[in-house]
Amino acid sequence: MDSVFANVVQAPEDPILGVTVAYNKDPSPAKLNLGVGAYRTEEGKPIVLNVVRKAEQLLVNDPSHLKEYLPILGLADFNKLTAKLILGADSPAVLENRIATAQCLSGTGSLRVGSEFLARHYHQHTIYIPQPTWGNHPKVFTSGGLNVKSYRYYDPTTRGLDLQGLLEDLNAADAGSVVLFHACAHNPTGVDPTPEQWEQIRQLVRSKGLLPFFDSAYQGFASGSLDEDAQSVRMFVADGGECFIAQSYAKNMGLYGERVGALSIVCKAADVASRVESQLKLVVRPMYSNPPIHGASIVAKVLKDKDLYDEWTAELKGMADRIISMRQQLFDALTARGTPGDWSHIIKQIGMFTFTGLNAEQVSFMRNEYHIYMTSDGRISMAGLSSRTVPHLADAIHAAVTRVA
Ligand code: KET
Repeated sequence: MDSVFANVVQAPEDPILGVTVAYNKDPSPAKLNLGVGAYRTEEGKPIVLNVVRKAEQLLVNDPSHLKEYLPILGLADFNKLTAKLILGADSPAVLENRIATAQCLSGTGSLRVGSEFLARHYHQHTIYIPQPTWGNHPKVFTSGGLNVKSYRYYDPTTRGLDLQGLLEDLNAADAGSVVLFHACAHNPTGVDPTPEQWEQIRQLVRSKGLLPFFDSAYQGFASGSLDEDAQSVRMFVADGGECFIAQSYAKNMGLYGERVGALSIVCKAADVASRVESQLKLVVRPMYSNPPIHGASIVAKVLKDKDLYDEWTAELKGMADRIISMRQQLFDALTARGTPGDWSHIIKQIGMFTFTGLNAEQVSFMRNEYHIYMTSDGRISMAGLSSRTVPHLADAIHAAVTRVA
């Protein structure tokens, strides 16, 4: 008998996570996965931070640490500390209790819960996302009940920010529209506005009554400093206006698979925040009831304890610095090979990724001939590279640009 699902068609692999699927099938010992944004050591291995191992040990040895259900919005300590981490402990919004925070399933889950809340409670259902952006953004927001439009962000000719295009598009946006910003380390371009440009953007957003939604997936990863990477968000909170923030501990604490992050909604008054919080529970309860306990407990331990916190920031800076040194090494290797083109964007871009400018044919050439895996838009994860693999990548890029149009 035919299956009742006989008409289900085969879905394509995810453009980012599917790269890992293809990589895993490749038997070549020379293969290199520069697709997904996941940190690797100089030895090319995934890493669990020492500070995370320590915090986990403390949890294991603590008989009061249980496996009970968390409240619908998660671990209260975690939520408070997480809002402070992004906004600063002295933020007026923190001191005045104007923030509704929900512990969510990492950055993605936070974006999705934020989207569902907006679809229920906000009058304007259009969200503007940068062009280009993280490939999952349009899917998350569409699934979350919003209409997705885009604003100009990146200029391929200068490999920099298209500030004029950005300001024009946001100026023309429907009143009250939601606007998604990458808090730092824009994915995939590695191009962030300068503080002066952020200020121009902020003034336009506020004067047009747009609602900013920050995706902060890389706090600490761009510059090595948690505070510096939070500056954009803090500018928008300092003016007393409202905003949404989705945070992830996947990258900066290496807790990828623990799925720990948070949605914070900064409101103008404490009573509004408290009603918003009550409605967030109604979004979460029918979706996954309440979030997982382990990852949030690790984060809360690290954020609460001065020694652990200091150890974390040192390890985080170590990861950020290694990525920055990979940029220099790759740039030097291409320069040494005389590879045609200007590659200075490799050292100018910020964060986990380099947006190389390689086209889809060159990307597939590198996969077929050199077993190097990256997303088809030419993005490479610098965090997946090491001193040992830089020459192989540089050879592949050199061959791709000289042999494939
Ligand atoms: N926002 C951005 C901008 C982002 O790059 C990612 C992940 C996320 C949110 C979600 O991360 P989470 O694990 O839900 O906290 N980006 C990498 C992994 C992925 O695509 O899932 C990537 O771009 O490779």
